[in-house]
Order: sequence, then structure tokens, then C-alpha cells
Amino acid sequence: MSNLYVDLEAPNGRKWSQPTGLFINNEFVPSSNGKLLESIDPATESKIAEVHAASAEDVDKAVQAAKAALVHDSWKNLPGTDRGILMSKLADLIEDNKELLATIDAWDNGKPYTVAMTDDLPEAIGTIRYYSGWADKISGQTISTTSAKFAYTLRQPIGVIGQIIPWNYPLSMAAWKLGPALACGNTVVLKAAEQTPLSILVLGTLIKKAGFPPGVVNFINGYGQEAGATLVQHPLVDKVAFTGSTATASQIMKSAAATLKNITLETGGKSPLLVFDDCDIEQAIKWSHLGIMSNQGQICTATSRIFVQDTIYESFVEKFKAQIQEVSKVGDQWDESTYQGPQVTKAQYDRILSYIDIGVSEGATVLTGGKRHGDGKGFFIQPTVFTNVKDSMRVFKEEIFGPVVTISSFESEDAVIRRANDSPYGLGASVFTKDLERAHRVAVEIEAGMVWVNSSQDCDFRIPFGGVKQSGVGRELGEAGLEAYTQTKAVHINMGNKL
Ligand code: TXE
Repeated sequence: MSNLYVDLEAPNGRKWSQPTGLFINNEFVPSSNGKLLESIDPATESKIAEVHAASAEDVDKAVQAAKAALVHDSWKNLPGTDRGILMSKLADLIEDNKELLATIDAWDNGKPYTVAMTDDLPEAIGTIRYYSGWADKISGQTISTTSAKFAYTLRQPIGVIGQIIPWNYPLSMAAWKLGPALACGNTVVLKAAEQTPLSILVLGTLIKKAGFPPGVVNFINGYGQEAGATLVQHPLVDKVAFTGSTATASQIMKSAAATLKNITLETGGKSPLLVFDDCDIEQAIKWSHLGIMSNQGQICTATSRIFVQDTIYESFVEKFKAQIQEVSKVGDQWDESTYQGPQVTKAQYDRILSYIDIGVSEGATVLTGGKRHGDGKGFFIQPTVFTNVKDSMRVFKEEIFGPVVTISSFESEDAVIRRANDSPYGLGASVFTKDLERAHRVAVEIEAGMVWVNSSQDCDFRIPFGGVKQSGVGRELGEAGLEAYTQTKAVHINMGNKL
């Protein structure tokens, strides 16, 4: 069993014993076929550790554990208040270990350590804590019909939930999925992304320490086509909650259809950001830069298509370039002055560089960036801005998922809304204006699940998150997130009519 833990020391000097097994029934176990997957530091391209990769047989074991836990007295009959207490303990434990967890996500994913500490960890802790408060506040209704009859509704857990998360925010994605599922009394098998397997296993140790009964939460690492697909197809899985690419979401929807599984999908985007000439330009620059360049541009809601009113286009472009030069310092995860770390993997890095080549060959102008950053190791890319972009170009239409943005100009509100909406995606949208009426008008007309007025990327566990069109199905976070994890049962009561 010795290969179920490995001693690690991160470049920031933090040391810990890293679990490497599959977390099933509150224990770390090896994969049945001995298959492993590698975690790589994207800044140095060197191996951090190897962890066990789940086979179909392992996925089945995890699902069986979750199924048994679902009906076990220790979970099924645990009052909501006590579920909330367990979740609150988990949030406290994550908080107690936040430096360790931020270190792991920074090392594994490449995001700056300071960002993991100030964004990812508070979001993960806050989300679990927020949903711990909901655990004893989920109730049905009483509905009167006639004097002799009435009905009440029960909001019951959906059952065993298969959750599949991506690599861009490993811990907060796990928290978004676990929080509402557990608050509602479900049990979970969560598959982490193969690119970022480590923090989720440490979270397993905290699940056990918090006192969750065995089988309530199971974590499996593994590849999408094998572990992910098996989880989606498993007949005992009642719901699949997924965050990742639109292409994979479409496959998941197809295979979930075989057993009519409930699904929630959060997928890709090409979110527009509209800058009107009456806006506060300094604010527009600050947020439009953050909206695409933070998290290495690996944000599903990245505002990657900037539209600027023609009257201020030239000055916006100049200021945006200056903002990149001033703020977007590219470097490794551990340097406190780093704004942008390496891209998560070689595959993502290659994909982004190939999109930059596509943009150039389509005739767009590279205003700044356009190449890899540095000449040593690591998946570093210069923040890149395209101007002279046509709406028909692939760099304008397709999700690049990196620090690459297009800036186009527009003349009228109607025309820019039409162009912004001319996309298969509909995740986020930003509008910069001081005209209150226009802000509300655009918020209504834009096809998106979330609209930011004079801002970009606001995200809060109290507020619903999700997309329209090919950006997703259903909502996460906030009270809306609970809808996704309960089913309503109607109980009809007859108190008078004996016939
Ligand atoms: O995504 P995948 P990838 C977008 C972004 C990125 C592209 C590819 O554009 O460049 O997707 O990234 C699991 N059945 N986003 O390849 O494949 C997989 O193991 C079940 C946007 O990483 O969607 C991982 O856990 N599961 C996004 C998860 O799905 C499967 C974040 C995501 O992987 C599976 C990430 C299958 N057949 C990428 N195939 C966002 N919305 O934030 C893969 N998986």
C-alpha cells in the first residue's frame, strides 16, 4: 500500500504526504488495473507525482459505495441540520489547510499561488459554507385544493450524482458541485480532471476528517473517455453534473439519454464585452483586461470578444495595450509579481498557439503578443490582442481558452447586440455605459446566462451561474443550485371523500 502516498515538497518549500489512490468509502485504494496518470508542473514540464487512474471496474466500485451510502441510516436519516454541521466542518478544514491546497493547485495547474490563495480557496470555502446553511432549509410546500383534499410536496435528493470537473479551478469547481449535492442529501462520485488530480485527493482526507459517513463522497481520478464515460453510463448514477467543453457535454448528453439521467452542464463560451463611448474608460480597461487575461485566459466566462464604440476605439486599443504591459506580468506560479502563469498543459498551449497562427493567416493584426513567452521550459504564452478582426474569423468565433482577445469596433447599439448574439454560445456578457436605461436594455437583449454591468467575471456563490444556448443546461450556485439537486414529490391527501 506504500504507493498510495508520496512525500512531496513544492517549490515554495511546503511539504506534505500526498495521497495517490482512489478515494472510495473514505479510504484510498489502488486502481484495479494498476494504471496511473501523471501530474505535471506546467512551469517546468517536470513530473510532480503519479496517481491512480480509475478503470471501469473502479468507477463501478465508487458508484456502488455511493449507492449504499445513499440508503444507509447514517446519511439517509441524518437531519439536515447535522448534514449542515458536517459541511461546515469541511469548510473549516479546507480553511485550516488553505495554504497547502493553494500550493497544490498552483503547482498542478500553473495558476499564481497568490491567486489560488485570494480567489480559488475563498471561493471553495465560501461555497461549502454557504450550502451548509441551506442543508436544513430545503422544504416543500402545502397546497390546498378542495375542502376535503390537499397536497404537500417533498423535496428529496436525486440520488447518486456523478460529477465531472475540469482543470481550470480544481478546488472551487469541486466545491460548486459538492456543496449543493450534499446539502440536499445526495451522495457523490466526483471525477477530477486528469490534468489536475492532486488537490481533490487531499480534499478526500478532509472529507473523512470532517466525519462524513463512508461512501457519501467518493473521488476518482481518471481519463475522460474511460472513467468519465463509464460514470455517465452507469445505470445507478441518477444525475450527471459536468463542467468542461461543449463537445464533451454533447457526448455526455447523448449517453445520459440512455437511462434518462438528469443533467446539469456548464460548458464553453465566447462572451462579448460591449464598451459604449459614455462609459468610465478606466473601469472598462481594468475589467476588460481582467475578463480575458486572468487565470491565464482559462475561464469559461472569459470576455474574449471586446466590442468598442467607434468613437473611442483607437484610444481604447492603446489603453488596453498599455494595461497589458503594466499588469500582465508573465512568470512562474511562485513569484508574487506574476499575473499570468503557464497554461495548464502542452495540449492547451499548442492549441492556443495554433489559434494565434490561424488569426494571423486569416488576416487579423497582432497588436501585441502572438508568441510563446520566454525561451526556456514551460507552457508560457504572451498575452495576445488581435485587431482588424472580421466577425467571420475563427479567432472571433471559437473558444480559444487562453490569453487571447479580439477587439472590434461598432457603430450602434442594435448592431452590436446583433453581432454579440451571433454565436452558438451564451455564457456571460459585459456592458460598459453610464446610461442606466441602456444598461438594462442590453441586459435584457443579450443572449447570456449572466450579464455584468460595468464589470466582468463577478461570480458569487449566492448568485446563479450558468449559460444559455450551447453554453450549458441548468444553473449552479445560489438557491437555483439547489433545484438541480432535489426532486419534488407530490403527496395527495384525501380527508373527506370516502367513495
Ligand atoms: O475538456 P473536456 P478539455 C474547454 C476549453 C478547452 C477545451 C478542451 O475550450 O480548450 O474545453 O479542454 C472529462 N465522458 N473547456 O479537453 O474534455 C475530462 O476527463 C465523460 C471549458 O480539458 O471537456 C475532464 O474531467 N467525461 C471548460 C472534463 O471532462 C469526459 C473547462 C473536462 O474535459 C469525457 C475546461 C467523456 N467522454 C475546458 N471526455 C469550462 N467550461 O470552464 C472528457 N471528460
